[in-house]
Order: sequence, then structure tokens, then C-alpha cells
Amino acid sequence: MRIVVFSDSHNNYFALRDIARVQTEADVFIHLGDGEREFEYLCTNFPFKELFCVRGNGDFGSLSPTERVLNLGGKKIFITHGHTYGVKRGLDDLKRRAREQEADIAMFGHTHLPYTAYEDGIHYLNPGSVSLPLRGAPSYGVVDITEAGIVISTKPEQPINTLSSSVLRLSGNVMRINLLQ
Ligand SMILES: [Mn+2]
Repeated sequence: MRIVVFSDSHNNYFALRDIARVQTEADVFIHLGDGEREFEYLCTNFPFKELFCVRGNGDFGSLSPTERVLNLGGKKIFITHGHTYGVKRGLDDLKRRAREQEADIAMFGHTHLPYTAYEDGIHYLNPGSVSLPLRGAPSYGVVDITEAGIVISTKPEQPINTLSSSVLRLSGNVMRINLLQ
């Protein structure tokens, strides 16, 4: 099973869409908050994927929970944006909660910096921001759950190809039509 993880898209739908187009093998898309509105567009345009999200501090009016525990590929996955655990100050509170939940994988965002770690039997992933990185390139996360184990990585977002400007305009129209419906 492949899970593609986004966070902090901050109104940039096209960043999500470009990654979704490249990651054709993904079974699941997860958005970790601050971008729920454009994640909803993605849900409309990729209805055959399993999609989950949590609310970020900037997702005003969102009805999503601030944290969830998912069961995917036989693993327990704790997802949260991270502002309620003060992840910009440090990860102690978040890691305590992940241990309490007996998570196999804990995912968070909010810092706009990619991070991966393995501690006390728990994999941690912050995919960084797909549109507003604090440093370096925009990024996202990929989690592969296989019989051999769990592999987690963060990847820089790459523009798909040189046709993207005309594709973007066309898709922009398509997106507006979806919004009106
Ligand atoms: Mn945030």
C-alpha cells in the first residue's frame, strides 16, 4: 500500500494536483491540515483514491477533527496538524500522544519543514509544505507499507513537464466549473 502525504498547501491546489498525477501508484492521500479547501477539490478530481484529512489552525470553518487514528495496511496511523501539540516548539507532546495511541506511524505538519524519525517503535513523518517551505524546496511524503516493512520518505515536488502552463489554464477552468457545480 502506498500513502501520499500532503501538508500546508495554503490555497495551492495545483501543487496537490501535480503530485497526485505523478504518484499514480498511491492508494491513499492524506492531508495534514492548512489546505482543507483545496484538498476537497482533489477529492472531487481523484474520487477513486481513499482520502483523509485533519483540520489545521488556518482551516477556518472546517468540520474535520484536529486528530484521527487510521487503520491502513494493518498499521495504526495517528494524524494531526500539530499546532495543538506545539510542534514548532518541540515534539515531546506529540510523541507522548503517539505513544499513548500505540501508533505505528505518527504524521504531522505545521512547521513547513520535512522531518522523518524512528523512535520507540514509532515512525514519525512531517512531509513539509507542498507550497510554502520554510527552507529548501516544497515537499511531500510517501509511505509504503509492505510485508517487508514500512518505508517512509519525503520528496521534493517537481513540476510535471513543460506543458504545465497550458495544462494549468485548462485545469483552472475545469476547477472553476467543479466549484460552480
Ligand atoms: Mn499550520
